[in-house]
Amino acid sequence: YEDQYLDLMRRIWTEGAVQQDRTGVGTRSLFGATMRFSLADNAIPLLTTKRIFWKTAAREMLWFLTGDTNIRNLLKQKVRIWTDWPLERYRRETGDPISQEDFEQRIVDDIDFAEQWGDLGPVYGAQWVNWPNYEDAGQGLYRRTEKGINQIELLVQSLKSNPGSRRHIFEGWNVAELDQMALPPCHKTYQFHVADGVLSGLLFQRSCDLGLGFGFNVFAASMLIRMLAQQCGYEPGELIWQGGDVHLYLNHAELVEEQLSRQPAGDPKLHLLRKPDSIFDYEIEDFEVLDYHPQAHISAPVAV
Ligand code: THF
Repeated sequence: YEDQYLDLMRRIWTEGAVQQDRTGVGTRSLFGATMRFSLADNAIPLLTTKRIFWKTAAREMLWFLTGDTNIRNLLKQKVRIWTDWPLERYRRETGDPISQEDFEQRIVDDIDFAEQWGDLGPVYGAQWVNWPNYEDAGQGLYRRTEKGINQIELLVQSLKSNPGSRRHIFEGWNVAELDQMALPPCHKTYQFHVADGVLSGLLFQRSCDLGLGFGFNVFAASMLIRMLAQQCGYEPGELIWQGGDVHLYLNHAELVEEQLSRQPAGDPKLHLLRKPDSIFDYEIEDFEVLDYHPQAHISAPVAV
């Protein structure tokens, strides 16, 4: 399964168009790509040509499902992959050249500071479980209802009660709120499909950092399919991954050259150790990865 990934990486690195991107780093990119990964028999698309810290990706997915958008609860679990965006805003707006470590420590220690500087705006989780809903307040006015729409809860209900539906979708791209988000969603549309008791999922990602983010994104999406299948009583089928702008950052040359020189090996498995009462009750201890013997981690800078 990993050859699909390495082939795309090679193709982008050799044929991709050079783009000046939003971050100023520059990329090689290609528009439109599909990969398919089987999730049958506990198979999980975890890259073996470099170590992926899958627990970090799992903690991030569980954090999305809580609806939280503040990095504080990630940092409490030592998940640092979202720090750069709030940190950059803090430095820009205050002029304080604080180190990443000190900033993270302050977010954890000082709840008021975290509320002011640690929030990413209405990203992922906020839309997934609390999409804004409005009620008629009379005189042509509308006000937000106390609770928004929980797309994940509705998804579980529709998967159970109407498996043949072609509308098993949840969406992060809330057009009206994009400007309040630290970053508009990359993995933006999830669709699910049930056939013969087998649940598959399709993820559309508008923008994909193939060197860094991809390994996290496909693991997390696969884990979510497994959780949904378990909750709804289906067998897991496939993850179909679709990318819009798929790119390699130009400062990831060492990573790309090194990873393309390696051979994939092994078939990692993801085990769910417990069936929680609902899709919202999973904990990190409920997940176990076996047969994962990756080659060494390759570090690379993240473009902010
Ligand atoms: N922006 C960019 N440029 N790339 C991304 O992958 C990305 N994301 C999220 C939002 N914006 C993005 C953030 N997710 C890492 C992993 C995922 C991220 C951000 C950073 C990262 O640095 N991974 C390292 C270290 C992992 C660790 O410390 O645990 C790695 O080697 O994998 C894509 O969703």
